[in-house]
Amino acid sequence: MKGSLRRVLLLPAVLATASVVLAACSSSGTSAPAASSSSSGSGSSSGALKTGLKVFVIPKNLGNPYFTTSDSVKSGGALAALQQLGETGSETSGTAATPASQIPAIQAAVAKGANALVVSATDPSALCPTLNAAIKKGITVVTYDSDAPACRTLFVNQASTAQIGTSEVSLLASEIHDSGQIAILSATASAPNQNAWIGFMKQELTKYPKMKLVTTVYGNDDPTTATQVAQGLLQHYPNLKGIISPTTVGILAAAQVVSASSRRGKVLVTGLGTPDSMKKYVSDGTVKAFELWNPANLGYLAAYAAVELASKKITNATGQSFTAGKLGKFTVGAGHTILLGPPFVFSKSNISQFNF
Ligand code: RAM
Repeated sequence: MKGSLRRVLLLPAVLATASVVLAACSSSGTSAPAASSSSSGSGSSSGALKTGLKVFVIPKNLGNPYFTTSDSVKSGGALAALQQLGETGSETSGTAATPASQIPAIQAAVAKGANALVVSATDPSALCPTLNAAIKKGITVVTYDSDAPACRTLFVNQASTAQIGTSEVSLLASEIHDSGQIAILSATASAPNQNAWIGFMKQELTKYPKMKLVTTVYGNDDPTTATQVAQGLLQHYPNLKGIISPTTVGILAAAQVVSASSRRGKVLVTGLGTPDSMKKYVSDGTVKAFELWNPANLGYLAAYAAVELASKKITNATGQSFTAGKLGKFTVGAGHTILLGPPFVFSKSNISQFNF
């Protein structure tokens, strides 16, 4: 990646104005702030963070390349931050993006003496008995990517939920001239992030009376299922003009299916994808533009926030701030949330410059 672009990725707010088209070892046993912590907050972190904390990074599922990027040492994600801070970080989850698959991994992490959990929630409520029991034990629970607001200390949000939802619709609208049948190919039906974005998509669609959402289908963040439902969309909707897939697994499956069909260029695909997985489909005209944030930065920031909280350097109160290493300063906002930055928009003109 070019030096200037690297800087841009480290400073998402800069990119927003510049190029967004649309607008396991033992620890010393620490106790963390409870979810209800609300000390008034203009404090900021200073001094040393605790080291040797056991921090478990628990994505929705293992084997999803998006989470490999957000979490791994190699990409500079969550485990890289934990390594830099001298913590004991490990990634664990189930293989399916479901609560039934994820909950045992959370329980196992607690049983192993976790000081902090960094979780992308597969469901807004099903994880709560397990996560709230962890918080009661003094374990810091940070959600990232996908939130469970009733059972975490802090949520690290990748980008404004409203902005993601509305911009997905306006991107597709501009490509299909505000008119025609469209479908949404989501991840799982319980995924909090996908459902929140879809809510804003539906709201935004009211501004486009000639665009008709014909169905929402679920690929479960599983390549095989996502491919099958994408094929079903083409079969059942001969007049389909566009597919929005707010999941990296779904958009890839949709792009592959459309690209290999006679409908390439007639059904336009957009959504949230990784630049590397979309290059081929941008080049062949299946995808004109799509969005994402830097997943590695998201994981890095979430891990940093978890360590700040578990070290009691900050609380989750509005106004608390800390410096997340290479990413700079972040401040806790309303709803015990930290925002990484606006999403990037990728298209033919810039995609070759990104490698993730
Ligand atoms: C998938 C997951 C994840 C989402 C990304 C965009 O990999 O569903 O939660 O944020 O796509």
